[in-house]
Amino acid sequence: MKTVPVLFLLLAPLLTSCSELYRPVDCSDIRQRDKSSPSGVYTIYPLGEISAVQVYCDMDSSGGGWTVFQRRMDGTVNFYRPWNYYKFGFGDPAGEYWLGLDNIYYLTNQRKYELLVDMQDFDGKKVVARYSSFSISGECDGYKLQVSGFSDGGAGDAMTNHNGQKFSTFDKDQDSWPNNCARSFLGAFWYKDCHHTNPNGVYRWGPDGTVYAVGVSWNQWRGHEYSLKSISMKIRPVQ
Ligand SMILES: [Ca+2]
Repeated sequence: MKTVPVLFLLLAPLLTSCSELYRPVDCSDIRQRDKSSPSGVYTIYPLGEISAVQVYCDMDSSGGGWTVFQRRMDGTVNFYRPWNYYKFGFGDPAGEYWLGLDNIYYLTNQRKYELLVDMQDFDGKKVVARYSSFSISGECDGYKLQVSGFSDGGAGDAMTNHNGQKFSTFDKDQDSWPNNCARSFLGAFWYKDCHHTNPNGVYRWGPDGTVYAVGVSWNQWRGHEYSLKSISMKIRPVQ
């Protein structure tokens, strides 16, 4: 009977000092642990050890520590996908991808997050839009969007219009339009009736009015008929 506590004492330091047990919840944790960590792909754990997921961390914009949940940059990934892909995520964290609504829900319901959207046109001009508060609800509530506190970095405000909307894909219409926004605008988003921005729309190369408002657009900046070169949406805990 005496050997049990002895063994426990010997093992205890090993269990508590092992650095491999470190599991960052988001890119902000990674940044805080090592201020010199560069932008790139990292593994985060939004919901503990079984929830490992790869993400792109932006360590450069406005102090770094941003967890990217959406990114378009070259049209290599098809974003016209059904509900389950948007629920669980798809694409390549080193390139174009969607992190998944479940992961965004897990993150934004543990901490208070802000949202940064940065975008670039084909002339090389870059602008941003920032929101001081961002969260979504769970699937049973339609992953409803809560976004507020806009501040302008040249892009204008396209997101506030979508505040309070549920998420819609072509096979799950939760928008507030009689028809199906996702089918009509070939994307997936917190559509209303239908959109001021279509970041998950069809990747096209700049101005293209062939089919109205189906591109990767941000209306308040370049309008519905201009498809952006790049856009990314990223979140960070509010300090
Ligand atoms: Ca509808």
